[in-house]
Amino acid sequence: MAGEPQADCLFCKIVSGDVPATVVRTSDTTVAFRDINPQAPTHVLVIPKAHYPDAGALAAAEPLIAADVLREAAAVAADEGNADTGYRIVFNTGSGAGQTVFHAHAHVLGGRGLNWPPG
Ligand code: DGP
Repeated sequence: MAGEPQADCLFCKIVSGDVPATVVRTSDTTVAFRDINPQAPTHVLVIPKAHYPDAGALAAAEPLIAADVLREAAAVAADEGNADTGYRIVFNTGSGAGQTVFHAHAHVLGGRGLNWPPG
């Protein structure tokens, strides 16, 4: 069923606690934890607890939870001291765009200058 945990999903296992992660924030619908391979001083992933393969699928099925992900991403940036200096929220979508974990997630990047366009 849509949104249900998937046995083979790494981020569902982080939600359940079966895989450890450095969690920095939680809400009723989301978990935020530090990326294992940080690309900036702040590199936190915000995920919905429900399983959807990417951000577009999440927004189509659960728009309120998609908004929760964005709100929590902004809160992480504020917690990390990035609200005034600037930060980036990224949703890699599809393997051609670098998505490697097919459970929707926002990357929150900050704490250094960020170039545009991204690579
Ligand atoms: P993406 O490439 O957009 O699908 O991002 C997936 C991110 O997940 C990538 O930046 C590395 C991170 N990641 C992969 N495995 C783990 C893990 O076991 N723990 C944590 N904390 N992050 C992980």
